[in-house]
Amino acid sequence: MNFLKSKQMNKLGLNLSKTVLLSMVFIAALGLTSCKNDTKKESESTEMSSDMAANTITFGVRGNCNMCKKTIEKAANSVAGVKNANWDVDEKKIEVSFDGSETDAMAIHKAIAASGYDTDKVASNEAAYNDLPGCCQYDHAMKID
Ligand SMILES: [Cu+2]
Repeated sequence: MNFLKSKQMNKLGLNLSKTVLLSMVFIAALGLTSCKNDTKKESESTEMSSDMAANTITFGVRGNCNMCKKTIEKAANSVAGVKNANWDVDEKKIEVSFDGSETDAMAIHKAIAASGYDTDKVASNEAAYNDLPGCCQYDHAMKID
């Protein structure tokens, strides 16, 4: 009885393990595909939401050196809602990211102008310009666009 049963069970077990193996392969393949899709979807939605929250603008700002860079970026960063500011000393351009619900481009132009630097929209405050170190007193005719 034991002998018969075990033979039957072997056959059954073999069929069963084949089925199990097949379904495991199938599930694994399914899992792999769905994981890939999930990861892609997740990163896409993250990128999209950060794009919607932040505005990035680029505009010309006159200046000479790395000391100017510090002053210009400090002025831009002092505006509430500004996340990041980077002025390029060679290009004379600043890239500013900010939260559009907290501030706007004009407020950033004005803050930079108040610190003594011309932007392509707002002329600098004269007193602030005169207070700049001599090496930073850039040429007002400097081309920035
Ligand atoms: Cu300077």
